[in-house]
Amino acid sequence: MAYVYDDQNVFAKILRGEIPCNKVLETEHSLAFADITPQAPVHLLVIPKGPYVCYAHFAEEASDEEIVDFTRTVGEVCRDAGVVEPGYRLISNARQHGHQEVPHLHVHVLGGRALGPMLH
Ligand code: D5M
Repeated sequence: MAYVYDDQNVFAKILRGEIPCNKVLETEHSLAFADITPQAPVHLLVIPKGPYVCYAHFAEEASDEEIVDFTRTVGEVCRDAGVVEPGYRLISNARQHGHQEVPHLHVHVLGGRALGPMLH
């Protein structure tokens, strides 16, 4: 599939340093920062630095190094945020049916309270 990446999206601007973020972790290929509209006591976003629209795009085109870095960064963010116990939720909304608002792959890390059943 041909993915079209819009480099004017808000996370691309954060990555270029054009707008600020509350950074919690940065690696060679990934960045984690606080969500601006938190839905839980812990609500962080983890993004790859590369121009990937969604998870499927990332899995198809990113290098193994980027994928390992991103995967480990998500885990480290969970550990650092102290949510591994009693638990957390990872969500990655994708495209129209996934209600993705920002078209740059991101994983929401939610925790700090009992989150209840998943989808509506
Ligand atoms: O949700 C995108 C998420 O990105 C949503 O929870 C708000 C968050 N957001 C939007 N702009 C910013 C900035 N500037 N900083 C931090 N967080 C932000 P989704 O529906 O998954 O695409």
